[in-house]
Amino acid sequence: MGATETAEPMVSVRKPYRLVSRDFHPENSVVRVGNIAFGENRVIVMSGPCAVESREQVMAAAEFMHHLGVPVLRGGAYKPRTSPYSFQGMGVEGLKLLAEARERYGVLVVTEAVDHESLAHVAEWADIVQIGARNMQNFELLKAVGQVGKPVLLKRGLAATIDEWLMAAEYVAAHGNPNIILCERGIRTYETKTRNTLDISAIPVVKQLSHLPVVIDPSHAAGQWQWVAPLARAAVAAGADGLIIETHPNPAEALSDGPQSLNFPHLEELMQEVKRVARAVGREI
Ligand SMILES: [Mn+2]
Repeated sequence: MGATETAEPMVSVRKPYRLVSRDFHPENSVVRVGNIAFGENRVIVMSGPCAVESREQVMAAAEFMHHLGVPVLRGGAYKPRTSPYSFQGMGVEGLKLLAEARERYGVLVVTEAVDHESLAHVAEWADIVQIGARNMQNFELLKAVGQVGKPVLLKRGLAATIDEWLMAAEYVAAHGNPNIILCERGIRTYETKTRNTLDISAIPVVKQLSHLPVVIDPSHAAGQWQWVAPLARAAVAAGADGLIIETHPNPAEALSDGPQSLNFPHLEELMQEVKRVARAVGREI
């Protein structure tokens, strides 16, 4: 037992990951994308629809994000849906709409890749490549993500332990991509009222174990739009480096995740609330 291990019992357990461990990189990592940075004082908000559905929908969302000062637009062009009969996404056409929105409104774009083929397209058109909860342990995909020159938003699997999540990040780092943003999006527990259970404790735990920035997705955790703002406030209070929130111009008509999507006035309200919380904990949004 070294002196450090005695002083910090939580990190005394031998960890299977190295590159993403704070033991080997004591300072916080900062992941830079365009003119923003994850892991500095500013809490980065990403918002937009679950799925890209049409030009009108994407442009309306992008215009509103620009108006609110939300720097990153989200929107899925490839949708890993629980049912094979649900809307599967617009594919490359959706990516082109996101890129068009970026040009028009100056927002950065985060969107999900679901396999090797979509990864090549997403890496070409988006600013941040998202790996979704269902692909967190798709190790071949993680290796490929290690070789793309774009930052990755790595969601926690819905039944993954923190160590398994950090091992997934280690795959990406070990294959050459150190620009990893971790995203807690709720885990499956016995509770059924919420879609998942948001693991707020993941924020301080991961920040102790790893130097990587951590963002919170309260939308997929809650499953209901009314619970998104309180969870977002809690996340900022607990030290999250960012939020990713589903917002739709008309949630009632959303092709995916409408019940958990905020409308524009609700997002505006949430932004005011989280700004107050950020100030209270010495951060900005
Ligand atoms: Mn969604």
